[in-house]
Amino acid sequence: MSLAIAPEVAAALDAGGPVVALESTIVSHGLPRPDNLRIAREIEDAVRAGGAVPATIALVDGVVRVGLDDAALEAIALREDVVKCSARDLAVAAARGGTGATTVAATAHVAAQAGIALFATGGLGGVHREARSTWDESADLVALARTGICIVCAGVKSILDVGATLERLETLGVSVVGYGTDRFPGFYLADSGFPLTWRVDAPDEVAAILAARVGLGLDGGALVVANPIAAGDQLDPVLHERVLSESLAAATEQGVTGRDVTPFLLARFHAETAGASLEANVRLVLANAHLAGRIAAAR
Ligand code: PSU
Ligand code: MN
Repeated sequence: MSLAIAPEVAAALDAGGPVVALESTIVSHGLPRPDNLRIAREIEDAVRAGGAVPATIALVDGVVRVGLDDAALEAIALREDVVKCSARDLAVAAARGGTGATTVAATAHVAAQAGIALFATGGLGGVHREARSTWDESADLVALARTGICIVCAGVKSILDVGATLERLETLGVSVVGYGTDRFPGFYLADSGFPLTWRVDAPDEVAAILAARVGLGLDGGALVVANPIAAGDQLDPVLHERVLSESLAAATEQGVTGRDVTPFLLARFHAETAGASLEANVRLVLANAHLAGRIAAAR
């Protein structure tokens, strides 16, 4: 089965031009309908404003598509039968002609297959707070260990155990640099409370790291560019802490497990903060898409 690469994306890749991959799970499972469709288009526009061609990735009626036209984007945003696909789900869903939204793990894999070097998302998956008993660790982490791509994100989702996730990224050999910060960002919050070893302050610094990785044969895994949400856009930390503990308790009480955990917690956050977390989520994704576009253009 081959990838269906949209004409504009194929032309840019053939010319060695800047392209940024975008995931689709954030559209189908991370943001509420019907606003998600408009926001998906705004994310693509942010990549363009940064100077690159957006390539949103998804499985549509059995075809893995790299770059979605209006009808495909609408299908992913609005259809009821869209399955959340991590890397392990993709071939199964594709073989049976299904429609699925790709997570960070699945999107990174497909993007690398297509020859795309940059990828923007909101927050990575990681180690969940109850992982000691549930073993819930996102497949995003091992996917980043084996996929050569540069991913711009606002850290990992703050619903996670951030310290444990950083330890796993270290073990897995995933490079992490802060963009304009020495602190690991906290998704809805600018600072997760954890320090970073490396900092960059401009797109061409990231481009230089990407070139050095190739020369050293260290381009088989991911480079994470951790871009904090703007201070003025972040969620009130007190509200964040309260909603988080309530939501984690609700997930346990309602027996939410597996791939449903992250969408459940994000949806609860959006409801319990009266849209404030949604606003923050959208702003940080737009900022990441824009920065990824700039980095792609600087390569
Ligand atoms: N970032 C967001 N919203 C999201 C996600 C990331 O701002 O909905 C999605 C990504 O697709 C990520 C997934 O890969 O959540 C992680 O899910 P899990 O914890 O089940 O691996
Ligand atoms: Mn999980």
